[in-house]
Amino acid sequence: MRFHVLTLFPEMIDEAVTKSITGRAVTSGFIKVNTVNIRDHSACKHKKTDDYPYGGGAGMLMTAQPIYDAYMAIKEQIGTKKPRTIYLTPQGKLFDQKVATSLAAEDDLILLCGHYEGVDERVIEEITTDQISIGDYVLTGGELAALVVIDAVTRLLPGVLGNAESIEAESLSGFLLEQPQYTRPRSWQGKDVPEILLSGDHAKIIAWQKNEAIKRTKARRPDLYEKWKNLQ
Ligand code: 6GU
Repeated sequence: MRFHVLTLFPEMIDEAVTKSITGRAVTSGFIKVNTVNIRDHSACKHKKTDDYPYGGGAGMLMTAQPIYDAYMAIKEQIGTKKPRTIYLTPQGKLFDQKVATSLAAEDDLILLCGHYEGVDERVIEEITTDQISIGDYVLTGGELAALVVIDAVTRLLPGVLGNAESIEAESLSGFLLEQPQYTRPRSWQGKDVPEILLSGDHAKIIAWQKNEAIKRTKARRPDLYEKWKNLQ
């Protein structure tokens, strides 16, 4: 899968994706992250990418021209008529595991990161197919949100996670949070690992873990607990 990221801060993306599991996914060829500096597509001699908003108001807006030209260059390169193009914005649809799964089915994803006070509405209308928010808080730019999307989508791609890191065993697809987990030492700061986990009784351990996951979900995320209960 190829991610094409339109941004004014390409280093933010390039640096982050070389780490951890996304880094491994890049080097093993499961994903390619193509960052495109919007500024490189500015037609003006000062390479300006922003301007004052019509109607007044605080701050600057990103202008349509450099974004559109950067988008057209990518579109030409990938040869897709209407590539899935996502604008990262707090006004978008809330990103969740279901949205991640739907994005993981694409061959190419274009991610547009806004900055300043926003982006000229006309270019958003012209090029984007989706608008995504990663939560109800305001970031200074879309780059961290784009990285969240890249991370969540990459780990869903076949082959990216090893067996040990398997997606299946994981909670959020089934709406349950994960149970508490423990590793050595057996006793730390006077706290012991729950006896059952040392029992060797696999069936009992699985039942305990499931019950802990249910208890934790009910206490911390009653909204997810209700969804889970309705599926039982
Ligand atoms: Cl996608 N972008 C920005 N700038 N802020 C956000 C966001 C996105 N999601 C939540 N806050």
